Amino acid sequence: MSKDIKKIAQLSSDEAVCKLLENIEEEENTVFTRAESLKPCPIGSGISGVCCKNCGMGPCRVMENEEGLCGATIGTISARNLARSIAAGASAHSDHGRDMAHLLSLTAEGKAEGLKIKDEPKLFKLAKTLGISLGDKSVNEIAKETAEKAMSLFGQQTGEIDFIKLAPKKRQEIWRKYKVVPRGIDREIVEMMHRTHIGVDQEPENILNQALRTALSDGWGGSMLGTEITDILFKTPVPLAAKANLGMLKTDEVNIVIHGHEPTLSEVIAELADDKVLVDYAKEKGAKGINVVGICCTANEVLMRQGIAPIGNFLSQEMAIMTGAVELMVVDIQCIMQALGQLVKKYHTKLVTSSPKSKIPGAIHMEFQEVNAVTLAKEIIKMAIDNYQNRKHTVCIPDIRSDLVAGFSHEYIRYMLGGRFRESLRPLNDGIIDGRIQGIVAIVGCNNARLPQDKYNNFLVEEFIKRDYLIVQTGCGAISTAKCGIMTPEAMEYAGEGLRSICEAVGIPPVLHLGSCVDNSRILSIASDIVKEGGLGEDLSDLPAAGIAPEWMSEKALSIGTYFAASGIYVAFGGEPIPVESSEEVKNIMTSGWEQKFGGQLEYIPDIDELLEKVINVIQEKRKKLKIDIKKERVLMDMEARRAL
Ligand code: SF4
Ligand code: MSK
Repeated sequence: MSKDIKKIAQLSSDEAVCKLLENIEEEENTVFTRAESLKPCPIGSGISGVCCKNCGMGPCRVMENEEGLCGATIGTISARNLARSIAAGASAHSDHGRDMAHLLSLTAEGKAEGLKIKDEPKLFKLAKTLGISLGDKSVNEIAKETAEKAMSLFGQQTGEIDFIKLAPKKRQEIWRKYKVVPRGIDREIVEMMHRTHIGVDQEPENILNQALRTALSDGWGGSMLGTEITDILFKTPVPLAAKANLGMLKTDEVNIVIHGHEPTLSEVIAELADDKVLVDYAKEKGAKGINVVGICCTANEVLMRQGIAPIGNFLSQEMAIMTGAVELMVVDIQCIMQALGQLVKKYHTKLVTSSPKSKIPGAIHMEFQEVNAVTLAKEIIKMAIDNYQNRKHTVCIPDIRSDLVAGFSHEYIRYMLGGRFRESLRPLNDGIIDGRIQGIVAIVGCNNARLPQDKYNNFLVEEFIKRDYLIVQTGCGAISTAKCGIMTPEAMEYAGEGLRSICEAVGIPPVLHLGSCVDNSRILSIASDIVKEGGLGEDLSDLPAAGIAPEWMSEKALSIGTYFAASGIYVAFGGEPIPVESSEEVKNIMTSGWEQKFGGQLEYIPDIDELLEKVINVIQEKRKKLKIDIKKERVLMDMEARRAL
């Protein structure tokens, strides 16, 4: 069958995905073909008018100067639609954080099979942040108390969630002044849903204030807890080398793909891949070994700690199965396409759902409970091994893979810059002040089937590093950069002279992989520490930094973008519009309105060149305000000068 190679090349910038689509025998029904036949609704997406279905008198399709049956305006409906998406995104991250707290509690009681606390210093630090005294308590007692306090933050009704106090003082005051400090994590999400019910909050600015508070309860609440506790249980990441892309599947081994967002079961599966009994069993069945690889953020979690290969991001999940080489894909929560359930019917791949929260028609459900991680992981691996001999398609693994370095936790960045005994961010701040680093740009978020996979992400990464901007990444954006080979120290050759000099001195890539979607909270921690280090203003809004979600698609991305904006950071969304495009009123609130109150904003810029230029301008404006816009000559100090300093 002859394939339209040019058309395939427009679907993805990932060479492996294109190769696979060119080479597979049968044309499959994939997200790419569905994107061609099913176009987005311009009203539902908020480009030309808005759609409200918040009550049984609707859905109301409301265009400019029109109103819904209840009188709701285009501004109110836009704000409500965005706010509900933010609540959904925040709930996803936070529910993940809650599960991690529950797991910590069971681990402390010795009830979580195969798990123990791996990072005690981080546990002690979190305990102190949450106001727990260490005294002469045992590690498990501290862990139990910490877990209980963490879980109580979800149901807390009044006061302030503890992590707020990790932000610079000035930022905390701004949040208090505008009454957006989260009282409790669940509380803000529930109130957001209540306020967007018919006949409650109808003033766009007021609705969006609660949206900010809800998003903050994610970034400085649920997500931060998720990251901290995952580090405590599975260790805080340190840099490690790995490889990315579909070429990491193996023709002659049992391939198991982990996919979704939760780390627990996947960490255990990855650890057991070397288990002698299981490897011998795989050999008995004719395979040379067991190969565990990942997709989306479960991959990022296990990459950060065990160096597992991320073989793809969101749009690659069907591709993995279409290689014909995947014996089993185990999925947990979030970003898992329902289409996988149909696709596996044509292949030998077994699709396993492991979370009680997520079942998929066509999948085998093998439920993970904290008490059965090792037993279940062994069962799943055995099922994959037994399936090795059932391969029925010609295996088609694109021979494409690239090197990467990941594992940049907030703690490691401090250590790598300052050394073991005086860890500090000073060299980073100095690099920004003297202009070798022009600013820090977080490029995060998803793939979106309406855009060529990875294209905007990779374009921005390349453009920013050559202009001396340090890039930090999480989620599918990070996997995208890893796949295109720019996540290695050698990639400093693509960086500008200033950034290159820092990368050379410290031995880091110009793009730092910080982890999964919940790990965007690491960016908040680093940014707060940069402010505390001194020389770059008093607040997060003073920093020459910005956030971009160039290929966003999930509601979690909207929550992330909003908590960055509420934290004082300029945020640009690219690709597909955010659901407020037809309301000038709402767009103004989210740009000039939020800028005035919070020093940050969130806007959608469809043109990628314009987006690049805007972000550069915003960062350069910040440099001007800090009076560091004029490049200073580097002064090499002798010993005497250093002593004086
Ligand atoms: Fe229509 Fe108002 Fe009901 Fe929305 S809440 S569906 S605008 S009547
Ligand atoms: S997985 S939320 S597609 S980044 Fe975290 Fe990727 Fe976006 Fe899901």
